[in-house]
Amino acid sequence: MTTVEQEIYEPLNIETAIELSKNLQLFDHDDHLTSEEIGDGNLNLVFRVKNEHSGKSVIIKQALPYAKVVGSSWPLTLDRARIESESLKRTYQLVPKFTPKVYFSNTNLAVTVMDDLSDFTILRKGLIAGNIYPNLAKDIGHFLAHTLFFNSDFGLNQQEKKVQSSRFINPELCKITEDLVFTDPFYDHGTNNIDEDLKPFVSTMLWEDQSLKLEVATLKKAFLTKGETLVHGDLHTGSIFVREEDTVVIDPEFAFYGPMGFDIGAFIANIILNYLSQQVHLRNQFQRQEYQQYLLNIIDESWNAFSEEFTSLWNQYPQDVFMNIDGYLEQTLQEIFKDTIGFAGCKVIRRMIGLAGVEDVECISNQADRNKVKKAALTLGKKLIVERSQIATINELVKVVSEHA
Ligand code: SR1
Ligand code: MG
Repeated sequence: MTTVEQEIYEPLNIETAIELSKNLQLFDHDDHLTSEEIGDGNLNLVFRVKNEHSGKSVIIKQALPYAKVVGSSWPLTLDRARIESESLKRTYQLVPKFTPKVYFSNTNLAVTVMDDLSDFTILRKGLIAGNIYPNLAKDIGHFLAHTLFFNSDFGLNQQEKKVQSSRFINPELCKITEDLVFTDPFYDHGTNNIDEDLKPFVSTMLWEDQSLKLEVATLKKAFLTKGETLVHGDLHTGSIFVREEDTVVIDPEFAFYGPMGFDIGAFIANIILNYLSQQVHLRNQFQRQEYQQYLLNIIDESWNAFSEEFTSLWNQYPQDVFMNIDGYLEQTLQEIFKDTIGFAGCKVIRRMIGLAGVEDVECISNQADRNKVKKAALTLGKKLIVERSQIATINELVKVVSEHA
C-alpha cells in the first residue's frame, strides 16, 4: 500500500494510484474513482485518476527506477521526478498559461500530481493527423523567450542563478542526451536502430565523415559546458499538449542548465521531421503543399516570436550592465540561432537512426517510403550541422528545409 506518510518508493498500479490521490485529499474518501495507466513515453508511469461522476481528474506521474523503453537493464535515477516537479513549478511562475499546475510532488515516491489535460492532444499526434494549431508557433516562441530569459544571467539575479542551477544538476538524463543525441548516431554504435538497407548510406553520410564529427564534437561541447539557462531538455512534439487555441508544455525531466538554443532546436527538429513525413502521409499534392507550408510557417513564426519577445524582455528587465551596449543583443541572438540550427540537425539525425524514433516517420509502413524520408532527414540534418554558420536568418533556414522535401 502506498501512503504519503510511508514515503517508501514502490511503483504505483491503478489501485494504489487511486489510494494515493485519496490520501492526498484530492478527492473525498467515498468518491468512486477510476484509474488507468496512460503513459506512452519512454521512461515513466502515468496514471489518470478520475471521478466519473463529477468529471474531476488528475494525472499522477511516477518515475520508474529504470528506462521503461529498454527495461530494468537500464537503471535510471528517480531524482528526475524531483527535477521535473521543480522545473514545472518554476515554469508555472513564469508562464502559467503554458504549464500544468502541480498539486503535489514527493521525492521519495518519485511522484508528481498535476493537471489532467485530457481534452488536449499530444502535438505529435495532431501534426501526424494534419491538424492546424493557429497559436502554436507564437505560444512556443513566448514560452521559450520567458523561460530561457528569466532563468539566465540576462534575466535572473546572477547569484540566484548560480543557486538555482545547483538544483538542476541532472547527470544521468544529460548522459542519455550526450549519448543518444550527440554521440551514438555518429558511430556504428549498438544503441542505434538502423534498417539494414540504410546502413551503407548512413556509413558514408555520417560515420566516415570526419569534418561532420568535428562539428558534432563542437555542439556536444556546447551541450556539456554552456550552462546558460534552465532548459526543458526534451522539447519534442511529444512534450507539447495542444487544443485548438491552447498550448501546454509537459515533461521537463531532462531539465538542466544548458545552452539557450537547445530547446528551440529540439522543437524545430521535430517540426522538420513532421514536414518531411508529410511527403508520404499526405498523398494529395495540393493538401500536402498547403500543410507543409503551414509547418514551415511554424518554424519561421516560432523563431520570430521568440526573438521579438526575448528582445522586449532584454530591454525591460536587464540584469547585466552590458545589456544596453549596442550589438550585444544582436550578437546573443545570432549565437542562439547558430546553436539552434546545429542542435536541430543533431536531433533530426538521432530520431532517424538512434534509439527512440519518432512516430511521424516510424508509422510509415512501406519500407521504401520510410527510408526515403529518413534519407532526406539525414541529409538535411547533416547540412544543418555543417552549414549552421552560413544560415544567417530564419528565412534562410526555412528555405534550406523546403529544399529537402
Ligand atoms: C531512453 S530515453 C530515450 C529518449 O526519450 C526521451 O524522450 C528523450 O528524448 C530520450 O533521449
Ligand atoms: Mg519525455
